[in-house]
Amino acid sequence: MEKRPHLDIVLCAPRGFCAGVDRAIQIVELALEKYGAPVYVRHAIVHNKYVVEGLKAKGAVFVEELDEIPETESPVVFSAHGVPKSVPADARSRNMFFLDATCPLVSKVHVEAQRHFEEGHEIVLIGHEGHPEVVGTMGQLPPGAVTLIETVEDANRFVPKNPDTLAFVTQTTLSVDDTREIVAALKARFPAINGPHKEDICYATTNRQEAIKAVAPMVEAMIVVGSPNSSNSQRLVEVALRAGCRIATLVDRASEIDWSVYGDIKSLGVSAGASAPESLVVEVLDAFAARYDVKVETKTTAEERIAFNIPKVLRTLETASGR
Ligand code: 0CM
Ligand code: SF4
Repeated sequence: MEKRPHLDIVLCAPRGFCAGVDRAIQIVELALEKYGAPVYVRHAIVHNKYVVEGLKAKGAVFVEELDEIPETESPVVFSAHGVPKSVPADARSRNMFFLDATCPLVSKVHVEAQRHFEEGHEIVLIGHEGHPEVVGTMGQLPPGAVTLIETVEDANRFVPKNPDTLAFVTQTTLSVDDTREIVAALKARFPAINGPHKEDICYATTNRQEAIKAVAPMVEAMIVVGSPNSSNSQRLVEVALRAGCRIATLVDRASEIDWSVYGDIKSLGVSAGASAPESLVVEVLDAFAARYDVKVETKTTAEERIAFNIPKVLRTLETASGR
């Protein structure tokens, strides 16, 4: 048998599931257990194809908007990314039984935006247009109350109604480095701007970017496990490239790996976005182990011990109260 080439694999830690994703998936799974199929889910519960397919197989039905759901007693779950205020309002008016899987760290940003608004601030949201979290955060306030800024150029062009009453909030899954620059541009122009200490990027996004930064300069290529619609996973690929790694690719799972890219590399870094299950990381490691003589070590840059409570109604399997 031909001798397999040696490959040093460095696994980034932390990687993969965060507390908000874990909670959101549990909400759908527990709702299926407690109430039976179907459980409707508004938007991909988290941005991972494999997770969505797995839940579909168990009886979850995914929709983009509530009006796609027939009149039903079945639960309706809102995705981890959060929803505009109009969504729970609409669900209530249609007498739907809904469970909100919005990550508590996204809800925190909603509360911040609301507070700024009540204090009379004009609000800037740093984020990516069209992303469901951005749609949800903007939708906490009346139309026109929040201006979206995506880049330093946007920050430099922005004309506020009153520069003295500004405040900013951010999407939770942005690039830490890009966001720092955008915040700096805003602060340079509007020194009185209100906002969080740094930004609203969550611990999971920050830690996964830090881990990639530590590993990317040590390896010839990086693989990030995650789906293309996952903002935080896409950011990990960018961070790897910027940290000096020549090859960095996002793959949903092992079957997507383009082997022609790796050839005779001697070292590889592996990470996973916050919505990517560890089983898919293992699948990728196994695929490399089938082609290379691999040695795997883990580079740990932070410990994570955060867990979020699931809604009370799902903590018991009793349905005595009807729901
Ligand atoms: O926001 P993003 O596109 O990264 O979502 P995701 O489902 O991949 O990751 C978890 C979250 C949130 C909010
Ligand atoms: Fe919450 Fe951050 Fe995970 Fe998004 S990536 S679900 S904000 S912990």
